[in-house]
Amino acid sequence: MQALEALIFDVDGTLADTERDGHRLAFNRAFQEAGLDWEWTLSLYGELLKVTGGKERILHFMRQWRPEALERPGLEAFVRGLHQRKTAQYLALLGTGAIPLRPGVMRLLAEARAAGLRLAIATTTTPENVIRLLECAGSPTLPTWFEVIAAGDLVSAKKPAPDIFHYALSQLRLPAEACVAIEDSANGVQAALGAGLKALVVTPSTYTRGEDFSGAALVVDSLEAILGDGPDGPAGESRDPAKADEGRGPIDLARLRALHRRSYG
Ligand code: XBP
Ligand code: MG
Repeated sequence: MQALEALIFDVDGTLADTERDGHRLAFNRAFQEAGLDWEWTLSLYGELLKVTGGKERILHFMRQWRPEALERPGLEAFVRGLHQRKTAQYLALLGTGAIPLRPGVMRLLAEARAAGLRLAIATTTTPENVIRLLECAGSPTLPTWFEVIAAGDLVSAKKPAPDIFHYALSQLRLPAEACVAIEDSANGVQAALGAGLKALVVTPSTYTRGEDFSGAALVVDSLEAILGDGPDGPAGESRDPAKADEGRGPIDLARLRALHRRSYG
């Protein structure tokens, strides 16, 4: 059997819960700065998140809610410029330290690194957002822990297309069977499975709870997978008896290795 050699992390929702109080605010600040009366409310943003990628999301919003704005000359440059403003706003927001890493993320990264596993990122967000998040929410040297940062427009088809995972695997020069992927959304699950990443852990985030994660090997509240006290046992943990070998409690390397064996064994 192929040994486990690398972990591939999604970013938004997985490393940190960035959407509601990060990206969404940054989009709204950019709209304001550009003199637009657009406002992405909490619920509207939930709808818009079905479309991955900020530029793609802005265009989708315009098609649905502001079709008249599609007529403006230089539409592509307009969207690009608006998205650049949004990225600047998002980077500034990250700089305030407002967005922390999710529970267990730093612990697992440190354990994996100490054990000699390779680390990679596969995300639809803009590369500078990834670096800044790692620096500000983690540590100034955290970006260097990742051998591959596959992000944004490196591929033309974003999640749920598998392209960004294919790209990360090709940069790692590893087959999918050598990796565990960690995601938070149905779009991410589809993308990872599409690239053959069957050893897939899902930690749903604010906007993705309740989505369809069929095909994932394990779904847990967070990487800390704290035991719940409900009658059905651990809150949010998969109850599939076939997965009992995964054990309970924090997702550490031992559990990921067991999950990897079960997925490909
Ligand atoms: C999340 C996304 C991104 C962010 C916004 O992707 O869909 O588009 O919402 O980032 P993932 P940009 O969970 O794969 O990291 O505006 O930089 O696209
Ligand atoms: Mg995500």
